[in-house]
Amino acid sequence: MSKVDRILDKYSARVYKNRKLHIIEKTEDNHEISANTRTIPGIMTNRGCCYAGCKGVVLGPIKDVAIITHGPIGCGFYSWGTRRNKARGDKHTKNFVEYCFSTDMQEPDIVFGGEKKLKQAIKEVVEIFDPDAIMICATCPVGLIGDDIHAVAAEAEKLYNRKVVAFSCEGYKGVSQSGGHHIANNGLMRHIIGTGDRVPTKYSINILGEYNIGGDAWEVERILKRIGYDIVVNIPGDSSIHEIENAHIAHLNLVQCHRSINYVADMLKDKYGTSWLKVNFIGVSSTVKSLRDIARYFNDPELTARTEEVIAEELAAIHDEMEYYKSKLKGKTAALFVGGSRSHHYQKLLKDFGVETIMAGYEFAHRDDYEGREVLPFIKEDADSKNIESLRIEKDERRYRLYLSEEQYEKLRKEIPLDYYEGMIKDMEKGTIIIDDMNHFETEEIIRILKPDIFFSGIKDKYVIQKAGILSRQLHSYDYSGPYAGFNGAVNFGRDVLMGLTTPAWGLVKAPWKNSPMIEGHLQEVV
Ligand code: CFM
Ligand code: HCA
Repeated sequence: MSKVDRILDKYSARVYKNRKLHIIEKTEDNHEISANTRTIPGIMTNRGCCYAGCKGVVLGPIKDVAIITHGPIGCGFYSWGTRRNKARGDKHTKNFVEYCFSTDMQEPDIVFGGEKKLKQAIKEVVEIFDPDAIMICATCPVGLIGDDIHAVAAEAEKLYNRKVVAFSCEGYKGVSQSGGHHIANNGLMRHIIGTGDRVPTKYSINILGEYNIGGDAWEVERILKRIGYDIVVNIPGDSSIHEIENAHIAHLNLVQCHRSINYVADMLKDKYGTSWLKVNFIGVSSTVKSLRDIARYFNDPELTARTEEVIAEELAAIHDEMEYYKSKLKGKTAALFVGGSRSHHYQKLLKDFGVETIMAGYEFAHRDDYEGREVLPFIKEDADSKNIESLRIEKDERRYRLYLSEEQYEKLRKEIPLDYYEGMIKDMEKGTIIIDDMNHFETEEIIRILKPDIFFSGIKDKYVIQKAGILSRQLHSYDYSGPYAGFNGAVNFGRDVLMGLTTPAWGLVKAPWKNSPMIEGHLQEVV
């Protein structure tokens, strides 16, 4: 039986038929996988909701905006401080990242409407915190009872003379948090980006889709600034609303997490002509490649020389530690299951240490994140994806400008991933397993069948994995460690993984196959 059939073996015919489309073994160069579809009811998915993707993920890290969760308190509480997106305020920029603002809807508000309570919450936020901007994020009941949060926002904007933007990101929209990313991207583009008046400098860039979990963005910014780039804004990690207003002026957008921010990247291209480059600052070799790709775009001998100088210095500084961790980790195997981009990025970092990936999957990625953007025209829309608005973007005739000539652009596109993402699968070895929207049952089957040395995942399955005797490191929260990005982050990661593998705690727990035979079957007598 193939590995995939062994994972699917215990399912009923109907569940088997569905899940078989989401689990593949890589055998050829390209593979089709089913993704971004509804989870089978009753199955324990790791996915989150639309509100989590909008408020929790994309908007949450913007530090000087007060984001009011309009809904029952549980939703606000869920998105309060759990995601480890770090931010620093200073005397010019407020920092509300550690706060949780909510209207705390109760039954009477559901029955009689919650707009009054929302208006009161905005008033209190203005009086107590005086933020430069306010965002309102709706949770499920708000959409069900029909509160007009956009009208409330428009009225408050006039009344308090500051930006107030509402997001209809009710949890039930779409099939996962992915719909919430799209709604947040639309709101940023429609109301915020393009309203600033900063002037670009020689090497102005944006980073898109870096969330500063455990301080990742700070490490990426440290390296880029050493080279001499002017970072207009990193959306959204540790960003301020006024930086985001100027995102349209950059000469190039660097896209770290394609899944969550590709909409803004595409819209900036359509409206202002700015190209985006797929980068990956997770892993030493990936970071080096990304830095070289950026330098190729600007094509300036001085910048290229400085890039090489910084790379050489950074590599020399981490060389001994990287070699030490590599000597200890080489030959281990890993399974990765994260949201919509890290399962690809972290395979590169693991490779730097000689760790082989045998299984990787995503909670809510779309087919382009797995197979590459060339499949975009072939993705079929369904009722759930049609539910999320796609903005129609018009060219901004006044501010539209191309940094490269058409000829330069076409030539460079063949060499670096300009406005293109190749997806995860092409980068994986033959014989590896790819799973979309993996559930808890399948997690246990992967442990039983593939026996990875390390299982990188999140809080929902961490302890199931560890109780099975396998190290689990959280690739969402970094288990309260980090940064893991860039050069210094790679060393932190090597240290943490080795620490996890060698902890004496493993003496107290045994993997199931260490207690029972590894081969099951019947002995046949040969006569
Ligand atoms: Fe992008 Fe993210 Fe991810 Fe994501 Fe997330 Fe996250 Fe993630 Mo958790 S934006 S897709 S919705 S890289 S919160 S910072 S770790 S699932 S793989
Ligand atoms: C979310 C946030 C999350 C959850 C992490 C986890 C994060 O999906 O709403 O399941 O461990 O990174 O904090 O992805």
